[in-house]
Amino acid sequence: MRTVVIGAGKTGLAVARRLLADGDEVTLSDKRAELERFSAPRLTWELGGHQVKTLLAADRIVLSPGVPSFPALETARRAGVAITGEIELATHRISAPIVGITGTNGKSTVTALCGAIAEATGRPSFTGGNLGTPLIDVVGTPAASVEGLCIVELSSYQLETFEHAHPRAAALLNLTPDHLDRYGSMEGYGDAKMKIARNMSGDDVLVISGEDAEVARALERNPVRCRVLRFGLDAGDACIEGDDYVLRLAHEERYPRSLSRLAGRHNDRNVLAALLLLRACNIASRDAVRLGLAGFRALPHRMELVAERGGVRFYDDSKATNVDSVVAGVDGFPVPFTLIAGGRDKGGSYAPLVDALLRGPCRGIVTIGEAAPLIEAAVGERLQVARAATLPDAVRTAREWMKAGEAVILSPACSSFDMFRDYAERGAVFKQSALDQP
Ligand code: UMA
Ligand code: ADP
Repeated sequence: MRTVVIGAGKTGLAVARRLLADGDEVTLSDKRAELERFSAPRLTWELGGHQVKTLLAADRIVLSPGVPSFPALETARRAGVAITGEIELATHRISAPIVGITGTNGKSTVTALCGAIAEATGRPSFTGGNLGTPLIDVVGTPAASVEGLCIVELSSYQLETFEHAHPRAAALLNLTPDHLDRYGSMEGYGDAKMKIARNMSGDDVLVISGEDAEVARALERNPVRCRVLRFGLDAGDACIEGDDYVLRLAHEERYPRSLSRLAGRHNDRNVLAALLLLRACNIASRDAVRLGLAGFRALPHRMELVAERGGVRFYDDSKATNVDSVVAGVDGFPVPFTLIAGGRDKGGSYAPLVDALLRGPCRGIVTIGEAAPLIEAAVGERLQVARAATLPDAVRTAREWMKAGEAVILSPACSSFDMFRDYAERGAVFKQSALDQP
């Protein structure tokens, strides 16, 4: 079999290694002219672009998720060359049940939490996908065997090439505008996400938000043949009652909310989704759920508690790079807080952010970066506002405003590229500045 792998990033390299081990002839094709190469029998490199004649000579093309369509690819498609993706290839080689997680926000958190619970089951397990490790790397390991368990974060890009892949349980957490440059519309984006359930049937479980109108519309356009279970803070097959997470399955199950160390109501939703995913098909026992949940800590830069100084808690939510993710994090925040926001503007409206702050116990906002004037204009006179020249200055000001029992949250609603290399560096600077406070 002659396979052309497009894109020699994490995915392409992992796919090439797997297919070479299987005895395929592989061409690794990348638009970059320069990159680190390895050599192997039956491996050819094509750098500096993807040639139409290379694609037409292939039996199969494996597309990396970050590669949007291009004319030569469409020519090959029309000529009948099969086009597939890494997840599709991987799932044909995996016997373990696969739990797939998609949505606009919260994917990594739910995936990592399910991964922690999977570990607590004692079964060999794999946790990865869009989260970082390509799924195909699990092939040949115990986690891919019938005794194993694979927990996979799936981006809409990865779902585009789903054909026969068949998760046992899957979640569509939410749908808000993102990646519209690739899809052109919310319909196109939602339909790509719904591919997660295209082969699920019978007893398989699709977990969706019962609170998200866009998810409901996507499901209406793409009817499914499996069970659909809904989570929501107040109602659904998984919801919150008093101090418990409650699952309404064949028998009602309760898990104390105090088991979770995750802050923010959005994380309550993430926990509910994870519990439904793993309990509805009995993939994890109740004990494993309790153990995994209790041991799980927020992923770095997702509402992560990074410091406590003089009774003031500092939360790093640097990964919240759009308005929706900030709103989800601060809505219903349990104690008074100061928000630090700003960075490189993404062109949306800050009005929903200000509305969320006014609904809750927000004491003020410290702005940073290029978007500072835009955020200040949206806030007007309705909240205490200060502008800071640097993130450490912002932390100092926010600390001065807050007293013991209260919080400072970095949740920028913007990308970091005006002041930092990436969101991780921004989060690291925040953490250090918090630790430097008296
Ligand atoms: N390339 C081409 N031709 C093109 C475009 C790109 O050859 O037309 C090449 C680039 O030069 C580069 C390679 O393709 O060498 C990159 O491939 P890729 O963008 O598919 O990235 P990978 O390194 O394979 O990483 C991918 C995911 N990246 C994207 O989807 C953009 C990673 O998710 C994922 O962790 C990894 O596979 C393993 O599954 C990252 C991501 O940003 C975290 N995901 C998006 C998100 O979360 O919003 C979807
Ligand atoms: P993803 O992998 O989908 O980007 P993450 O778990 O990395 O999601 O979280 C990214 C950001 O999205 C977090 O910093 C948080 O602000 C926000 N977020 C997390 N979970 C949710 C949710 N269920 N709904 C809305 N926003 C969320």
